[in-house]
Amino acid sequence: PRTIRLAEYTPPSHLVEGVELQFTLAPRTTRVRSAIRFRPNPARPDAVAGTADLRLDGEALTLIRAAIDGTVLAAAPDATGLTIPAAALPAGPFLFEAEVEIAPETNTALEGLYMSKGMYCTQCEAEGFRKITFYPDRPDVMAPFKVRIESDLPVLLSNGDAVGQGPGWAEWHDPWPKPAYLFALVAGDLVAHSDRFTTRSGREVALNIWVRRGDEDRCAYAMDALKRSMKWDEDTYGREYDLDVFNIVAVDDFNMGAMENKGLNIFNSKYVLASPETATDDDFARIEAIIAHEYFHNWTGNRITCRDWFQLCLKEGLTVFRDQSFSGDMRSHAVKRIEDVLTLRARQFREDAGPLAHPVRPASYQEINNFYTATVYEKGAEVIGMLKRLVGDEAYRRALDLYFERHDGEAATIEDWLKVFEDATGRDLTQFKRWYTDAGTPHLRVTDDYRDGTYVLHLEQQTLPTPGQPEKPPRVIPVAVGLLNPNGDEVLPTRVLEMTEARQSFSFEGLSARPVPSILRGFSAPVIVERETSAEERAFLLAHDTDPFSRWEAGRGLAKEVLVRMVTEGADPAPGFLEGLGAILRDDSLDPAFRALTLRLPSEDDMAQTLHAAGHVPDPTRIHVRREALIEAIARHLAGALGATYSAMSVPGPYTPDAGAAGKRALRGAALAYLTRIDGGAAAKVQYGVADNMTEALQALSALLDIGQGAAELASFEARWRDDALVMDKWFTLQVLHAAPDDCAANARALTERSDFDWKNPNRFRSVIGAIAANAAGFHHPSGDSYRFLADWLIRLDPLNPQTAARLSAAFDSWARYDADRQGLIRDQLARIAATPGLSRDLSEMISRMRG
Ligand code: B3K
Ligand code: ZN
Repeated sequence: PRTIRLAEYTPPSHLVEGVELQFTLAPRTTRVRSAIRFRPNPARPDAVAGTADLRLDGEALTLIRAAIDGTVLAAAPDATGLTIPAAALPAGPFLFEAEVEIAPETNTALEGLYMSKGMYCTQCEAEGFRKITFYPDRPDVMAPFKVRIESDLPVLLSNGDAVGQGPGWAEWHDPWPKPAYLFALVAGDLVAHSDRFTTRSGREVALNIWVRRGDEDRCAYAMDALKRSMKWDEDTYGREYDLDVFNIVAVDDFNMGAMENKGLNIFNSKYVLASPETATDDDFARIEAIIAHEYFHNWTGNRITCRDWFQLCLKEGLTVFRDQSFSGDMRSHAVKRIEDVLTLRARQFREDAGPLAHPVRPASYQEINNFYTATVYEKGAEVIGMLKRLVGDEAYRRALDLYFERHDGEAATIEDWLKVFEDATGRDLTQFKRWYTDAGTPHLRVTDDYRDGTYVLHLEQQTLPTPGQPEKPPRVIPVAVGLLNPNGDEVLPTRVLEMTEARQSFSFEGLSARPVPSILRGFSAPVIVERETSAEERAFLLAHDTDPFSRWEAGRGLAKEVLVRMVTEGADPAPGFLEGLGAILRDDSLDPAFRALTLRLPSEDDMAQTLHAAGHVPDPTRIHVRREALIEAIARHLAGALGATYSAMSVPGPYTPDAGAAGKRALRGAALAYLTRIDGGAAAKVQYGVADNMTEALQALSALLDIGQGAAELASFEARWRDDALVMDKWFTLQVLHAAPDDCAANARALTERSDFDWKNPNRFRSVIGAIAANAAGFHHPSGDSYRFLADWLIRLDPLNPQTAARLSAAFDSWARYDADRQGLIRDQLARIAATPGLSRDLSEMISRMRG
C-alpha cells in the first residue's frame, strides 16, 4: 500500500464551483448522475496553463457515461479513479457530467452509500464519497451541493434545506460550501421526533430526530441535549446555527459513534435512543456529549474544515475540547475532568507508549481511517486545553473569534490555527507546536527542597522515543501547582508554571514551614508525573487538597501503590489506604459522583501499564487475583460504611438522568459492587428485582456476575429484552466483560454461536469481540485462547468491514509489555493475520505497525 505524506501536499488542480447530484435509489442498481462545475485552481500554475490533468477519485463504481461540456469522454477509470488528460480539458471553467451505478445493498463496509435494515444511508468521512461518484474526494475542495433523490421510500433527506418534494422525489440545497466528506443522504420509512429552536438572531430552526417506527419515544433526551448544545455554542463561542433545518438520523449499522454531515447528522442509534428502562446513566451522558460534539462540528469542522487529513485534529481535538467543556457546564467540571483523564490514560497514554504511537498531527499514513484515534481526538483536546491555560480565557476567546473570522469557509491547517493565537496574543508558539508534531507522553520528574522559608520545585521532562521519532526536544508544559501548609491550609493558590526547558526550577519564598505541593492540578498537561512521595503525603492531599482533580489523583496514587505492592511483593492492603477510602466514603460534604470515582480502583489494564512503566513484567492473571483480593479487603473493612452509603444513596421517585441523581446512583452502585463480595449477592438480587431503570439493573447484574452468580437474572434479562438489539448488546458484553479469566474465551465463543449474534452489525460485533479485549485477565489468558479468538474474528470481518476490523485489532498493541510466552502468542496471531491473503489496507497497516 502507498504511504501518503503531509510533506507531499499539493493543492488540487481544479476547484469545484457547484455540484448537482441526482440519485435514483435501488438496492442493487442505484443510479447516480452528477454535474460538477470545475475551474482551474489559480494556485496551480500548471492548471491555469492548461497542462494539469484532472484526477477524480472513484471506487467500485460502474461508469455508464461521462462527458465534459456535453462531449462524451472516452476515458476509462482504473481501480481508484478516473484521469482526464489535460488535453481533453477546456481552458477555463467546464462542466463534468457522469452517470454511475452502485449497489448499496452489497456494501458491507458501511462506507459510501449503504443499506441498514431497509433504509439507505451514507458515511463519507474520510474517503467514502468516492464510492458514490467520481469526485475530487479531498477536504480542500469545497462546494455548494444540490441533491435530488428519487425513491418510493417516504422520507428522503440530504444536506442543507429542503427546496422541493413530491411523491417519489425530494430536492435539497446546501448553500454552504463543503467538502465531499460532509455529504449525506438518507432514505427510509422513518418517523420524526420534532422540535424547534430560535437562534439568538431570530432564525427559526426545525429540529428533527428521524428514527425507525417504534423508537420515537426514545428521542426526548437527545433532542433536549441538542437544544442545550445550540444554546451553549451561542453563549460560549458566539456561534449560531446557519440553516432552517437540523436533521439527525439514527442508524443501527454504523462503524463509529456519529457523523457531523452538514445539516444532517447521522448517528449510531446507540448514541441517540434512550429511555430510563433501556439506557444507563452513562449512556445518557454519552448521548449528551456526542449530540453536542456533532452539533459543534457545524462550526469547527464544517464551516472551517481541514485542508487535508493530516489536519484531522484541527476539527476533532477542538470539537472534543468543546464537548468536554459543554458536559462540564451541564454536569460537574470536577467529575468530568476526572472521567476524561481516566479515558485519556486508558486509551491515549497506552497508545503513546506502544507501537501505534503517532503525533496529534501524523506526518504519514496508509489508511486515514486508522488515525481516528485517542491521540488525535483526546490528546488533541488536551493540547487545546493547554493553549487555553497558557494564554488565559479571555485571550482564548479572542483567538477563537479571530479563527472564525479569518477562516470561515476555508480548509485550514494547524499552522493557521496556531497563527490566530500568535496574532491574538503576541506569543511565539513555535515550541508549543511540538505538541502537534511529536508523539509520546512526556514524563515529568519532580523533586523539591526547602530551606529558610524558600521552597523550590525542580522539574525535569523526558519523552521516550516513539516509532520514527528517536529524539524528543523539550516541550512547553503548563504545570499548575498549589502549596498547602502542614495543617492543610492552602498557602499558595493554583499558579501555572510554564516549563520550557528540559530541567527547570521554580522557587516560592516566604513560607513558614515546608509545604506539601499539589502538582499538575486539574491535570494541566497530558504528562506522567513521577515523584517519590510517601503514602502519608498522598493521604494528606486526599484529605485536604482544594483542587478536586488532585484530590482524586492522590487517592488514585495510593490505590496504585497498594496494588503494586500487593502484586509484586504479595503485601496485604495497607490499612491507611482502607481508612482513607472509608473517610471519603463517609464524607457527605463531597459530591457522590466524586466519591464513586474515588472508590473505583484502577483497572487491570491500568495496573499492567503502571507496572510495566515501573520496570516490572505485568502478569495479568496475578493482577486480577490481587485486585480481586483488594476489592474483598475493602468490602470487609468498610462493610458498615458501605451498607450505610448504599441505603443513604437510594434515589426516591421516578428516574431522571440528571447529574445529581446519576451521581447518587453511581455511588450506590459502587457500594453495591463491594457489598456483593460479602453478602453472597443478596443486596444485588434485591436491587435487580426492583430496578425500574437500566442503570440499577446493570449494576446489580454486573455485581452478581463478578461473584460467579447471576444466571437467573441473565435469563430474565434476555426474556425481557430479546427483541431490543441495543439492550441485548449490553447483555452480550456483560457475559464477556465479567467472565472469570478461565471462562472468558469460552463464553465469548458460545455467544458468537447464537443465531442473534449478527456479526455484520458493528455494535453486536463489538459487544463480544470488543469486550474480550476489555477483560484484561481473560484476554491475556496464558492459554492464548482469547488471542486466537480475536484474530479469527478479525480475519473473518476484514473482507466485509475493514474499518471495524482494523479498529479492534489495536487490542494487540500492548504485546511488548508482557512476558515472552504471551509476546510469542500474540506475535503468532499478528503473523497469522498478516499472512492472510487479500488483507485490507486498513488491517494490514495496523498489523504491520504493531509488528514493528
Ligand atoms: N468525524 C466523525 C468520524 C469519522 C470517522 C471516519 N472513519 C465523527 C466525529 O468525530 O464527530
Ligand atoms: Zn468529531
